[in-house]
Amino acid sequence: MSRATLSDYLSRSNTPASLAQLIETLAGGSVAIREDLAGGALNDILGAAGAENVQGEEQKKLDVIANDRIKQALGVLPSVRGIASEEEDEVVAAHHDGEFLVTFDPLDGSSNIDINSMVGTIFSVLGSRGEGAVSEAEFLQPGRDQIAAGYILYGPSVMLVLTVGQGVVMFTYDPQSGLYLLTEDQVRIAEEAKEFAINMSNQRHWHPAMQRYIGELLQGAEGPRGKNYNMRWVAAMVADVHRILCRGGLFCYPWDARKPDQAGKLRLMYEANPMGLLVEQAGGKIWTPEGAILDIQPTHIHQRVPVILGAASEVELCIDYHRD
Ligand code: AFP
Repeated sequence: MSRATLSDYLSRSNTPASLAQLIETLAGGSVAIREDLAGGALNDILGAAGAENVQGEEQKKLDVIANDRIKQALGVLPSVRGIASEEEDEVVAAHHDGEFLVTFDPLDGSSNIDINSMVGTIFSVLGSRGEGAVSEAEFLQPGRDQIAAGYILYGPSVMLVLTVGQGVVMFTYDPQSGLYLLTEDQVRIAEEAKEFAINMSNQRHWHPAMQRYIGELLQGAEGPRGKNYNMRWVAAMVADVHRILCRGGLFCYPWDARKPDQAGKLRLMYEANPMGLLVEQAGGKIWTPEGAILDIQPTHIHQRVPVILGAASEVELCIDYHRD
């Protein structure tokens, strides 16, 4: 059976040539990162890089390698005006005349690298509004304005999951041809949730509404929800969201009382927003207790946000508990 390639899909969906080139460039970067990952310790990619990123998190060697690969690949595209990355303190200028701004988390789930477990790359594409030197202010657009978003999941197979605003599609990397081939068209999140993903070790620090909501899921068939739920936590948002796109459920990274002034752990502009566009394009929802994540006006490229995403009805219920 002959499958559509990523290029076939981009031309079939009338994606403008410059955007198609950008997405293909990200796909090319992911193939190089896949090679780095495949060799593991043999490629000397495990362990710490010996520095911290702007958020005070220890950088792993592969965080730095993946960031450099994507930054260099995007940097040669005349359509790219600037980039913002989890691993860069400030926005990085590319081409003055470029029409796109790209935000990305080069290596999501870095704590999984050293245990040979799943990691990913997340990206978001915004339109450029500026002239002259690129500024952080240009990047501060609500998630709803994203032109395209997606992620690459480096698992037993490597997958590229993409939206250009026409639903969500999944491609699987074919090592024989070196191409991403379309393996899932029209991805939809199952309406009924049977699984949830949350770091339970933080339970005692959550808002009481979140404690009550998850507490009731844990009571299973004997509790108010009247059914048993399964729990999964990969510690890489890419892998947890991928599971939700494939078989439904809910993912939460809530506010935590230990850092009351820090709005959650996940980053708005290169984690929550791109995942949010994918989830909404697949029929799901992404909210914080304060409102829809895609409507948030960002104030900073490294801004954090509490995240509740997945099956629309389950997200609404969780938000209702917070309203109570
Ligand atoms: P990195 O992007 O720094 O690798 O962090 C991964 C992440 O932001 C997200 O992908 C996971 O869902 C979450 O952190 C895992 O957090 P815990 O350490 O609480 O499991």
